[in-house]
Amino acid sequence: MLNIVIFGPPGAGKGTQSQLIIGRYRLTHLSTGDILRNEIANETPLGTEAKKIIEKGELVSDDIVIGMVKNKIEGSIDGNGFIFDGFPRTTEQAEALDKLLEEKGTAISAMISLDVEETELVKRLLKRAEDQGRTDDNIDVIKNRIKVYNEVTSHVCNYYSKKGKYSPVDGTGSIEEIFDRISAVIDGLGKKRSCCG
Ligand code: B4P
Repeated sequence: MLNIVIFGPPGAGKGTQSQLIIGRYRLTHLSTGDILRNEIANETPLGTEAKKIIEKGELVSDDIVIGMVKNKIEGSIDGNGFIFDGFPRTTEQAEALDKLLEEKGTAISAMISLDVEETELVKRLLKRAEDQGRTDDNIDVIKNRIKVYNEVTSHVCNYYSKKGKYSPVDGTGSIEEIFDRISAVIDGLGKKRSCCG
């Protein structure tokens, strides 16, 4: 199985690039942001709880998010693999993901981290606010999301770096240029796998 974590700060393009990765590599898309927004749209108890947290730009609790991911993995374990988009966002989530995959006899192949500067992130998210009207895309909440990323989520890089799975990619330029860089990383994994057996 090919299991990719697509990582980066809010607005780095995780969701955008995930769509292209799924198309080329036929992976199952697992976006915790999408699952949470779906719960909110359906006005479930989990959605009602998550809405308050997301609108402040904070992280939903590890227990809730890990439970959601577990359900999705159980339901889709027969495919080519997964693209984990927006998950893990804490070291605890990263540890839980490794455990869940190990139980299924598989593992993370690579963590691809999109590097984008803060001014560009803010610009992209304010543009998305105009286009899509997401309630967490306003300047105060964006600033807090970036702060939470820097203080908590960015440490997840160290977790994968220690395991030799961290692949930083320049997340600026056109969507196609960035996708070419990501594809080069993923195709490189395939070569490593086939030449090592
Ligand atoms: P997410 O849905 O993961 O949202 P995101 O980080 O804002 O977006 P992403 O990086 O995918 O950006 P996109 O491609 O859309 O999370 C939302 C919230 O849910 C979190 O703040 C948190 O509260 C909660 N949550 C989710 N997962 C969680 C977890 N694991 N634990 C706890 N809480 C969790 O790109 C952004 C914009 O840029 C788009 O409009 C796009 O068109 C544009 N864009 C993309 N690439 C571009 C490029 N190359 N050039 C110019 N614009 C570009």
